[in-house]
Amino acid sequence: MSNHIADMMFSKYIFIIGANPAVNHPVSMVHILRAKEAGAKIVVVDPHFSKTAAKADEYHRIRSGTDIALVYGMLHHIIKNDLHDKKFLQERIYGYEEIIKEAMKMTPEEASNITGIPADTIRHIAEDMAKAKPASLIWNQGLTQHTVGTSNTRIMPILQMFLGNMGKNGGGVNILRGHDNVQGSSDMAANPDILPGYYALNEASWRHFAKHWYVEYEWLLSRFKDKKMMESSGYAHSTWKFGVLEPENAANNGDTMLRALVVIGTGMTSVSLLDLQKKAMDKLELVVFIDPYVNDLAIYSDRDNDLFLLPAASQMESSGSVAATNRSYQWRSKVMEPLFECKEDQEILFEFAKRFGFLEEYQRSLYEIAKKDGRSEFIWPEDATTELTQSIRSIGLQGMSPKRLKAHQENWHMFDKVTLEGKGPFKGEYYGLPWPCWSDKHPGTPVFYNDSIPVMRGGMGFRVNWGDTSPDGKSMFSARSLPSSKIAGHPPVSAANAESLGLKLSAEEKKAVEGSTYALGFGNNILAEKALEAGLCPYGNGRARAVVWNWYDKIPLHREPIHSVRGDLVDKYPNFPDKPNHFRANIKYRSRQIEKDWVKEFPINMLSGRLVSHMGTGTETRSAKYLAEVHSEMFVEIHPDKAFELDIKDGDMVWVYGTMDTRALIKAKLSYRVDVNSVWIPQNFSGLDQGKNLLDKYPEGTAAYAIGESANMISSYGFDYNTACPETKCGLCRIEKA
Ligand SMILES: Nc1nc2c(c(=O)[nH]1)N[C@H]1C(S)=C(S)[C@@H](COP(=O)(O)OP(=O)(O)OC[C@H]3O[C@@H](n4cnc5c(=O)[nH]c(N)nc54)[C@H](O)[C@@H]3O)O[C@H]1N2
Ligand SMILES: Nc1nc2c(c(=O)[nH]1)N[C@H]1C(S)=C(S)[C@@H](COP(=O)(O)OP(=O)(O)OC[C@H]3O[C@@H](n4cnc5c(=O)[nH]c(N)nc54)[C@H](O)[C@@H]3O)O[C@H]1N2
Ligand SMILES: [Mo]
Repeated sequence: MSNHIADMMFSKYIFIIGANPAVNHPVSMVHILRAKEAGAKIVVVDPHFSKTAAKADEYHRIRSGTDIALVYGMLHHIIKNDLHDKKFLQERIYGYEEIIKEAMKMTPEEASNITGIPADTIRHIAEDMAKAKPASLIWNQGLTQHTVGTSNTRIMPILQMFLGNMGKNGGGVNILRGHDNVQGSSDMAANPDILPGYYALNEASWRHFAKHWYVEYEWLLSRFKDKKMMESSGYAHSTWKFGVLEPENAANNGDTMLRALVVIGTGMTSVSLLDLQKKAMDKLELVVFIDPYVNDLAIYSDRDNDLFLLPAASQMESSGSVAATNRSYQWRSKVMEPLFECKEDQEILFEFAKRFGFLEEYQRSLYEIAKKDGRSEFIWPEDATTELTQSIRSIGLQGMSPKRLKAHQENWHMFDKVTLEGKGPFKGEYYGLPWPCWSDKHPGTPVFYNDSIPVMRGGMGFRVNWGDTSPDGKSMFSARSLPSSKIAGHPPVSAANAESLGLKLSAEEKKAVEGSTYALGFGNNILAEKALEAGLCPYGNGRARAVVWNWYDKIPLHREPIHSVRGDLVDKYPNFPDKPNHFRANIKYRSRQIEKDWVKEFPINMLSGRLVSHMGTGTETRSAKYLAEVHSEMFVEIHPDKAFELDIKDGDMVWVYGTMDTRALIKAKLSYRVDVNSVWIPQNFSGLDQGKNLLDKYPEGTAAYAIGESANMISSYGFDYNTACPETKCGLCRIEKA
């Protein structure tokens, strides 16, 4: 999130595209409704008439997977009518001219043909949004779960930059995140292609963390097959199954197939192609689930050995820092000690490390931090938090000491609920110190990219992360200076450029920072502190990239979903070429798209989303008696006209056939919330395997109160071209009465 939830109070126009906060973020929805009461216009673009749409001033139905075409259609009208912020673009954006060229090709008429939204409506949304100053843009999974998901998440900030809405209160791109602390898990690198803090998987980063973990770089290297594997992305949540089932992928994985799977804190039935996951799980030598509940995938298994369920403590039984959707970190206190034989996650990981023979190295930094404080034992989770605040400098976690985080948590009442600003002793700080929080004196950054206030008050430019100049020789520095600094755009601060940037370092300080940069340093925070003193942003003051020169799609382009309901458009707007070694698996795109005329056999577009009473797979909530009762059955929403055509009545059981030779037995619910060519299913069920009830598979006393077919048994093949996120917001199916 570039801004924060309460900041929407300052918006005049809230554009919600691919998100349903009324169901999925009810607290954020309160803020959105308050902004509406204060005069903001709420506009929802969604293929499904959601509960959020029901509360909006305007609802526009879009065909799923076509948001890029919509935005180019809007930009076409904005540019033609001179409604874009040229100064902002010229001073702060690289490559916006390429976006203008693409937008000029996408007339509102063509955008209408692709999206299904009338051309006049596209003009009207564009004009209203451009004239509202400022406008906020909200998205979530409706945009990311597509082969073009990453392009979707690029085109939305580009739209906001064209409108000059970035870096302003009431503007920004506001991505309402998923799970409790999911922002924290990405900050901490629960991703296979980065190190904590989004550090690149390269030698410099490994050496940086080796220092902070007090281990030798060579020792870390010795844990991998070789240096190449140490610096390669791992399998993703969505691709590991191909590492078990498709021998060709061994070449991407150090010449070996995957042999064991350890699952900690994620549902697995939530990933597409569930049938293949089940097959892969049953082929492995060892499967371990670390979970407070019986992880739903375990129930699908046919194996009778080497599958272990290790009971983990829940979040009520653990404590530590957790990150909110707006990058604020909050301290969480333990409510109770773990019940029965449950153990907190870190205790289970320590036990693993002991048996693998590296517990001493694993915990060494915690002991070193304790030693500096005169203790012989470490304190969990405080010392672990200190470790991460000392090491993660890329995004500026240095200022988030456990002490500061606890003080904020214990004094909620001393922070303004709309601006997050502290009062009394907290004056000048923002609640939860939203990152970047560059030093123990820095207040946190409530609104990203606001270059109209000094860095020491939460201001910043765009990050300079791709070199000082673009391949075509343009400067990647902003043309504007930050207040309280005389230098215009500038590179990331390092020991090498400190003097030329006017940082004042003593001889002793110079020695202490030798060879380091704002992100790579150890034992002191001198470079960041001196940058703040000089009014500079440690990670530079740059231009945002509208053109990403090293990606396949240098600018976002509309591409038809692999399994498109508009088969007539797949040649004009083809999907990506196939991608080898994508998170260690060879993944199909265009070859799958043209394998057959999919829509002929599977004529219905399949949408999926969520229910308010259930969370994720529903593992936890379907095990809660009263929540299970609110939504006790899986269902599929079908348009009454389509149901009439298929001779299906409300409440009939139907077979939904997916494109991967799988099917699901689901109850029909007739509804005008979908259009006649689409159906909608919730993602929150599992426990029924293509008609077969799996209740007897649960260990005694652990069965969920409500079970149902999993949406992902029938989801289509397809993965984001950059992140490998499954394409679960598009896909085709066929429906027959059971
Ligand atoms: N009650 C409850 N709350 C939750 C969760 C839960 O399971 N239950 N899950 C949490 C998690 S992990 C997450 S990530 C968030 C997800 O939060 P949301 O993203 O809001 O959740 P969804 O309902 O999956 O999808 C949002 C909307 O996107 C629309 N959509 C689908 N395809 C497209 C498209 O191509 N374009 C556009 N414009 N819209 C599209 C869907 O119809 C849907 O209304 O919710 C979190 N909150
Ligand atoms: N078709 C379709 N599929 C989707 C989506 C969709 O919209 N449509 N949305 C996708 C999205 S955005 C998401 S995030 C996923 C859902 O995300 P998942 O992570 O798959 O869903 P959850 O059910 O929340 O799974 C969390 C698991 O962690 C366990 N758990 C809870 N607390 C702890 C803890 O403290 N420690 C440990 N070790 N375990 C714990 C829970 O019991 C549960 O088994 O679904 C994805 N799949
Ligand atoms: Mo999510």
